[in-house]
Amino acid sequence: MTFPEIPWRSWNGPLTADLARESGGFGLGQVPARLKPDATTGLICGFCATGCGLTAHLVDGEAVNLTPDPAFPVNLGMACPKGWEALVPLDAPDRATTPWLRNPLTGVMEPVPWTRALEVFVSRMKSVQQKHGPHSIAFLSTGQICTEEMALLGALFKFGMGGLHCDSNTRQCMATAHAAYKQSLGFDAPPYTYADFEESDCLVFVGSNPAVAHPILWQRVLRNRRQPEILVLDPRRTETAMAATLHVPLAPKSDLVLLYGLAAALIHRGAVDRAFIEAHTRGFAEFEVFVQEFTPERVCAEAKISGELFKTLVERIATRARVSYWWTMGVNQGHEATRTAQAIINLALMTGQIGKPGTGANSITGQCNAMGSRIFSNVTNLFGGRDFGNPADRAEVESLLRLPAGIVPTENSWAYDQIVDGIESGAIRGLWVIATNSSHSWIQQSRFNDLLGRLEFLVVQDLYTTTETAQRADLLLPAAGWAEKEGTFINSERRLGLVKRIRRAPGQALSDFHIFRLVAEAWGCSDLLEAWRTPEAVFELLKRLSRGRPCDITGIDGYRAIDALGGIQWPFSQAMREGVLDSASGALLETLPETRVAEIRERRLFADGRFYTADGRAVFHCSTPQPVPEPTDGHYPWVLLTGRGTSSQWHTNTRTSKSAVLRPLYPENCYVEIHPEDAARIGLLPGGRVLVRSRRAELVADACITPIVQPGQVFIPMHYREVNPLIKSVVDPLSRQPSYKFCAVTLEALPPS
Ligand SMILES: Nc1nc2c(c(=O)[nH]1)N[C@H]1C(S)=C(S)[C@@H](COP(=O)(O)OP(=O)(O)OC[C@H]3O[C@@H](n4cnc5c(=O)[nH]c(N)nc54)[C@H](O)[C@@H]3O)O[C@H]1N2
Ligand SMILES: Nc1nc2c(c(=O)[nH]1)N[C@H]1C(S)=C(S)[C@@H](COP(=O)(O)OP(=O)(O)OC[C@H]3O[C@@H](n4cnc5c(=O)[nH]c(N)nc54)[C@H](O)[C@@H]3O)O[C@H]1N2
Ligand code: SF4
Ligand SMILES: [Mo]
Repeated sequence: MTFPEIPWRSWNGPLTADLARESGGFGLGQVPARLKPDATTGLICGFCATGCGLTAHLVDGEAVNLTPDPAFPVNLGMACPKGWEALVPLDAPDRATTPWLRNPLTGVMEPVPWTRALEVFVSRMKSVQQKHGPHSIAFLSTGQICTEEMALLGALFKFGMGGLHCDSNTRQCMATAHAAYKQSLGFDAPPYTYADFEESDCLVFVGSNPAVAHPILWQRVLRNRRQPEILVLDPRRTETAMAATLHVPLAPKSDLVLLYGLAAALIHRGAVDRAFIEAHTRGFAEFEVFVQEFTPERVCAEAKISGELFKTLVERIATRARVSYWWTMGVNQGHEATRTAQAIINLALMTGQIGKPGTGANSITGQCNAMGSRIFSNVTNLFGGRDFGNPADRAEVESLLRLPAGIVPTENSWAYDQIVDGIESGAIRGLWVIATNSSHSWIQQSRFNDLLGRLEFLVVQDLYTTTETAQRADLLLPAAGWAEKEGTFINSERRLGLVKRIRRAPGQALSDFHIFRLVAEAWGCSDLLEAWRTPEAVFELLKRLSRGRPCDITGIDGYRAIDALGGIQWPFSQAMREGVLDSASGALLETLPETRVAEIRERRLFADGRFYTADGRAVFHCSTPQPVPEPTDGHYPWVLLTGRGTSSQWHTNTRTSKSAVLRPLYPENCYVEIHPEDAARIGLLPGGRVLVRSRRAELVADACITPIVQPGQVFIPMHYREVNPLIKSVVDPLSRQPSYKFCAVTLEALPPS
């Protein structure tokens, strides 16, 4: 720990952490009378992309507690433990309350005023650029700050600071869905609305564990009154799989073969919608020929499932009227992830299961604002889902933002893994990490952390001084968190929701937006960003950038309309707004019939069968499945899977570990799920520990002996920092998303500690 202890002064004393404890964290009913709230206001939860609406209870304008909003169309009055506890991490004693600068002589972090921090930021970043060229600085950002903040950062870096290489942690999470949708449907456009969970006859979850990772969406599934089939394709028998009507425990990374086999079997049965294919798609004839080699025999051999199980799977999908496909990280994180996601999209297209209630090829998003980052961060896509490589797109953005001609970079940025390689090659010498904890979450962690040591300047912008990445920083900029600032998030079903400032940030912590503005001024490029003064002003710019695009939001009358409507899904164009919204309040007109209100509040895409490609047709994409880059062998005979452990842990646990309510809901120590047969094979006793070793690193974990995992496989949650050093650096070539869910390991039993 290189930060000296400084006493942390809580700005509002007993109203915060103490209150959460007094009230048991759950439920406003127990708030002591002296603290009875005097007002409420609604805002969106800042953890996952479900985007639940929460009601903040305020005393003198400051939030003292949260409850789920019963009127919000997403969560209908429900919230998971993280949402209930979302205020607590804001009061943690390790909040960064001042900028910190590393003393080069002693190596110790020292508090400095903002003026000094900005001076150092600018002089050192510029000196790196002078020595090594303008593109020798990079940033890694996030899907967890407001869209307006991401947009300002993307504009500041690429138009103001002369930078090029930047990416966000959505690369770890949603890059595959993005790449797959863009190629197949013409735009990164998850087509569904959450009502589809309730309106489907058959929900197929591929590599997705919503019971743990998206608990409120899982509640929406449980509200389905159509006696749905719930089919779960996951190597593990997860909570979701246990509740399913059919669990297909396919071999890890055999998805592509299985999904192609499924397509072949449906074609064989005649369970395809030829009229839809003919009218709305391209490339089916080639696809139909391509999948013929994926016979049931081959599928069952490679996926290691029985012929009977495969037959049942095909039968259920073929016979139910409304079929919806849902996928998450079991698909997105793999060595051939984009093609796997597209194999799911292909199934929906060939059966005409898209654009209608209860259907769709639906990627569930991870972080609260990954969707905002995908469309508006200006990182690897130009604003509004445009392309840096396209001269017309660049000219359009320059004109819409009134920027000097030629200022938009003509090249694409490197992806996250390429930036990391750039640090290794010496091409990248200065790095700014914003709202992501790369020193825990990135793949092949030891290499990554070694490489950070080669940087001339590492800036970290975070809530806390204690994160693994902050500990390595040369300069730490203290950020205000969710609920200490305002802006918008876009959730999984494309719904824009509002984040409000209902807490004062501690000490000198500033919103990311404010920090970017200060950097722009200190850098000397604030003139260029004159129009980007406030989050709501930036929102107006984003509207302008969205005009005529699939994500058109020109009909949204600012933040008040988002607030009044319980969030608004894109698209919501000016034309859609006419005759629907009250111009004074932004609320829906009272004269609208119920059905019209429902249509506006819950919308899915592609009802007309027109996709976002140039000819309006969706495209079938496929390619030959490839072997996993690191298969198991005699030395490393087990497959290591990773993912979410519990509903109470969020990623690298910088926030969720701060709650006394959440902590008892998950194991403190790193644990490994291991099948009873394997436990016996290595002589593991209950209560024992396991040494897990890969070719890159090893860890010791508490043993959790359970048939949730199959023999030959083990699972370790990503929330424990020990796990990522083990994982091999492999990315999908199309999306460059890391393959976190497959590496070969060996196990050794250790006695209880
Ligand atoms: N509590 C909590 N909720 C979260 C998060 C969190 O950290 N904590 N994070 C959020 C974020 S950012 C994300 S991206 C989502 C992730 O949400 P999910 O993707 O649902 O969660 P994971 O556990 O990462 O992975 C899902 C499943 O993929 C399976 N899997 C592994 N390999 C394969 C394979 O080869 N094929 C198939 N079919 N399945 C496989 C795993 O066994 C696992 O059960 O969760 C979000 N919600
Ligand atoms: N082995 C394995 N590794 C994985 C995964 C896996 O399944 N397996 N999943 C991957 C996925 S899907 C994801 S999304 C990533 C997540 O990986 P990360 O994004 O690195 O994880 P977080 O813990 O969410 O880190 C967010 C950081 O931002 C800080 N922060 C929070 N709010 C704010 C804010 O408003 N402003 C600023 N400046 N800082 C803020 C938090 O304190 C925290 O340090 O992990 C990936 N890593
Ligand atoms: S499900 Fe996601 S959005 Fe809803 S309360 Fe939980 S963490 Fe927040
Ligand atoms: Mo994620």
